[in-house]
Amino acid sequence: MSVLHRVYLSLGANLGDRQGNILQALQYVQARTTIIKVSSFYETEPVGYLDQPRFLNIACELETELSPQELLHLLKWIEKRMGRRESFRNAPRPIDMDIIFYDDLVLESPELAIPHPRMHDRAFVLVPLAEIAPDLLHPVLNVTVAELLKRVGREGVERVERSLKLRLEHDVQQARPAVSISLSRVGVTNLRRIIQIEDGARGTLFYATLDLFADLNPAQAGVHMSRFSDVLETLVEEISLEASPDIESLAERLARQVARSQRAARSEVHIRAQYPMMKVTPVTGKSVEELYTLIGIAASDGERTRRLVGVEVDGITACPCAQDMVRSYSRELLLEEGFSEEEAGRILDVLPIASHNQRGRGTLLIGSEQRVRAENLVHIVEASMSSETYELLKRPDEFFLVNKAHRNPRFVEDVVREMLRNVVEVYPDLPDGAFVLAKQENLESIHQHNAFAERYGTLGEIRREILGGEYRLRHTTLEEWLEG
Ligand code: PH2
Ligand code: MG
Ligand code: MG
Repeated sequence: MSVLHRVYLSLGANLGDRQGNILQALQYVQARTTIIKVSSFYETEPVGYLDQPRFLNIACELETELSPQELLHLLKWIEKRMGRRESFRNAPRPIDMDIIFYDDLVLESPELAIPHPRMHDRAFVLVPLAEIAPDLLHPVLNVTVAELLKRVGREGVERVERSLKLRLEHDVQQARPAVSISLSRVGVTNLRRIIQIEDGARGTLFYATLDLFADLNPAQAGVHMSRFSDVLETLVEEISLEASPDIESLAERLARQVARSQRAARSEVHIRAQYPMMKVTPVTGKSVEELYTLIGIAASDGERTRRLVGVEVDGITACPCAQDMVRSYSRELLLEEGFSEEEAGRILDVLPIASHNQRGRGTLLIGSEQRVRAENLVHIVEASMSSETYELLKRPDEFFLVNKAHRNPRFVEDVVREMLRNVVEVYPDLPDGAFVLAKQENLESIHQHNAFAERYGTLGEIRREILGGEYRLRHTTLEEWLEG
């Protein structure tokens, strides 16, 4: 491990695109150092040789493994790379980069002096430096940067906003669109971020993708796209201090802020995160980590919000139809072998019967004010397929899984119905107004296409069918439920 040195630089430019040059120099300097802090930009009166354009000056703090000589060579290389020519002392230049402090080092050599020998009487160095490191001690003069600045004063140094010569004349987003019609959802999709969610007592980081939407009124040309990422950035900062209790609360906070920042009548946020859970293999009892997809969805009208939690889980399904054909065929073979009808029936009841099977993907979403834990939903989905899967299977585990799957042959329709029944029976305490969506997609092993089934609706609608034997044609959709 090499030692990291803390260095303060002063940068100045008074030729060409001064702001662009300073930013370019900072980009180059990061090829070998880590920038910790950068001051504001200051416009300054030329000092020394006065008949030249005003300067733009900044200070920055960085960490580097480079020695003072190596750093000096890097800075000289950058100055040259950016078009600086050898000239007289204090001549105008596209960029000048000086080492002010290097740790507590005091050095005087023909090519380099540290601390910079004129820094203590230059306001254009001290003002930016005092902004980022007021309490830093000058190792020779033994006073702070703030104190040095007080002695010198701020004259000739004026803080300026970073900007391009660009006047924002009109707000294109606020203009009227050519076609006057409102839009249901406008926003950004597939935004990728690391989010933090409480996992037991601690916060865990998850890789997540997010979709953020707002509705748009007919009189406004566009949403403010950058505000979506802005909202997320602000929240991600908050989240890094304090984890969200669950993915749906995070979606809810985001939905609220999107509605507010876009002044939208309605906002919607979808989050998908990769969620690891420990499982134990069925026979050999080994611990394995499985990855599930955690889903959080929320909508907000600025006041009221609605939120859902869900999971997407892979498992396997054995085909009941193929199994039935294998059973009939086996019965024929047994009868041909001279077994009686009764004997053939008994044999077929005891022996496992072949079928084709495939990987299936189940999705279960529940929307409710009451807390539903995503971890629990994972088990409901797994229990609804022919068998769950494991990342690690010793041979006895593999046999368990194959056997279990063939004892529970299921179509996509069966899986969805099992999920719904499980939800109804496991959550008698959820209100009728809660929302449920169950979906299964099988990656068929005997086709190139997938098989699909889905049911959604309020828990009340679903209960009335499963428990009350009603048949309801109208199913409340996710969109309708989110509208409230
Ligand atoms: N640099 C100099 C000489 N004079 N004056 C201002 N305002 N800013 C500078 O960066 C500067 C200067 C020599 O490097
Ligand atoms: Mg200089
Ligand atoms: Mg210099």
